[in-house]
Amino acid sequence: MSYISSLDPQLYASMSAELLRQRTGLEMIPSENFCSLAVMEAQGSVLTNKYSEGYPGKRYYGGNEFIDQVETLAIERAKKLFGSFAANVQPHAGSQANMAAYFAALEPGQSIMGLNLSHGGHLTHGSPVNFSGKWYKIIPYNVDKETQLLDYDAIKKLAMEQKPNLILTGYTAYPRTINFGAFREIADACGAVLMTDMAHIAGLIAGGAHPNPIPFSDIVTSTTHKTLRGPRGAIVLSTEAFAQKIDKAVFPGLQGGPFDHAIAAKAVCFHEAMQPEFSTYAHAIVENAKALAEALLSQGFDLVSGGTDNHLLLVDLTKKGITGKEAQLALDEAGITVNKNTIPYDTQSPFITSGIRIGTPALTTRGMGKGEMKEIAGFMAKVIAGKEDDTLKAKIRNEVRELASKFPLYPELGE
Ligand code: DSN
Repeated sequence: MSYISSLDPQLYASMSAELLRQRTGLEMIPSENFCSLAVMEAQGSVLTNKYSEGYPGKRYYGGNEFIDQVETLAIERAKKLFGSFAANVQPHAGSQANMAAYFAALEPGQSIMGLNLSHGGHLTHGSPVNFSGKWYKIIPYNVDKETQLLDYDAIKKLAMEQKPNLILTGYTAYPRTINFGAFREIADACGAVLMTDMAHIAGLIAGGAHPNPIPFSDIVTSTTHKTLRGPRGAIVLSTEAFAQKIDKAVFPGLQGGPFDHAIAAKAVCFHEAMQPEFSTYAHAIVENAKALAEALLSQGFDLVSGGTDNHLLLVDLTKKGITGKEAQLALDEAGITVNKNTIPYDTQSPFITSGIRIGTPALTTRGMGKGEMKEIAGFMAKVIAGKEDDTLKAKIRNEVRELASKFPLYPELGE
């Protein structure tokens, strides 16, 4: 950042402070990660200067011979990584990817059956305040009240009654393995398109630590910056039947010029995710999440569904007498970053919540393992029990700093 430091010291100060925050704290928001320097190099490259509306070989501007190479590489790698027939690598973010999927599969006013946001869905899966809930008829499904798991029989019953045009699986706060085969069966039985939003688990899928939705789904969307550890951005994967419709939905349907620098960074990310080390990483994320779950349970915490099979845990704080909002704040003061999150059938508002959502992708990237997860669960238990004790939080902050310093983050970037 040497150019920014001399040109714009005010901005540089904030950017340096953020680097220090990332280095000295424990990043436990399950949708966040630390991408490689190679991914950052692509994002900060001259590719940001080019306009390239259209697709490789069919552009509206001249001078795209090298951009075509970059985008083709990204497409081919995405297809190979996940085993998909087609890939569109242009969506700027997950919301646009999901919008493109709906544009390709539905007419406005048709119906989407997606998991309730407060049960682990996503804003773009049909929230009334989002375009998805405004433009489409939403049929929400829930997790089971007792087990807090997906109940495939109940989902099938609802689907057969309601006959949705599209069924959506893939979540933002569901800690368990998804049975994509069961969803395919339900979609076939009621004549719906099956869409999977694998944003949260894409890295686990790429690394073989979660089943792959591609063989079962018509359309699969994903962001590239979560467990997949690439740049901010998204992709849409699809069958032959949807490939052209998806391309038309992304451009000219929704977006103008693609972010060629981000597409190059996606190509880097897919290359990284094809390496054997990435599979080791993906499995380590899950092992760490399981170790964290075990340690939190032994500290007396309740976990939604009793544990985890993937990269995230949803902690139900009801018994601890603290809201998600209070817990997030107290943990933040101790250098532990999590996010407040509703739990299924929550009685608190989404702004307060009864839970926190925590994950292991970023800590695993730093090289932390099961021993550190146990230590971190201990920090969390102390902070939550002593949420108003500033001396305690300052002491844990120092211990967090010390732990983080043993796993240096971006040492190549210097001070
Ligand atoms: N904001 C993402 C998450 O944290 O899960 C979803 O878009």
